[in-house]
Amino acid sequence: MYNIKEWQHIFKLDPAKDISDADLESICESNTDAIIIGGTDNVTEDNVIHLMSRVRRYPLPLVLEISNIESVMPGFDFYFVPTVLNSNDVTYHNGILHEALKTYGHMIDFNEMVFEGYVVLNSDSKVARKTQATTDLTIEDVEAYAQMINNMYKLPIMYLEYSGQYGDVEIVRSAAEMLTETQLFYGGGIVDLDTATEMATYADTIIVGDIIYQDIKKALKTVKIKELHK
Ligand code: 1GP
Repeated sequence: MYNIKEWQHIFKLDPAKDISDADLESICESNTDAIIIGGTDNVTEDNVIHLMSRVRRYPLPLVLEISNIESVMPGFDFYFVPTVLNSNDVTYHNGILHEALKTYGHMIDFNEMVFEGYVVLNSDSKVARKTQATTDLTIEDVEAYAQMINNMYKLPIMYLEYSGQYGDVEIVRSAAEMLTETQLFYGGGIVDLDTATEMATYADTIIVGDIIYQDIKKALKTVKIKELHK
């Protein structure tokens, strides 16, 4: 079976955005470690199933990052469940999860479920607005979240989410230094090999999203970090 701990690079595809067959093929054959399907707005059962069936033609791990209950379906290798620790709305801590378990708890294979401790840091992102996250965080704040995730909640993943913005390297480094067990995911504003390389120095796994839709060639170059960080 797949070992998430070994993943260094992930492409995140937004089911609400269009991607050509040629671009999808180059993403899936790029030597990335996995594909996540996930987004914030307009994630529906229809667009998730459509994208899932297109990606499934390729032999690489496929993850659904759950954003709402309506678009959850069988057929993925893993289900990543975000809990947004700096959200001011309990819905995004465990409210959606609680609802989901009430309805589907009896049929879930918990070996496929992976809990992600999210810290959302770009105030100008959709995810920050939707989750009403307090994004104005100091290094000490982020270190405390890292400790909470690693030592107290003992979550497998901490996700520093700068979605749409390149993050603060010092914040990423500080979080990385606190983590002894938890795997550090970094996502946001990775647009080329340089930005990918810098964040991959500290994060265990980098997530590349938007540039896929802006400049596919640049997106594909980010996978080269795997050659640098063997
Ligand atoms: C979004 O962290 C990912 O959830 C990737 O961010 O779209 O800015 O690459 P970008």
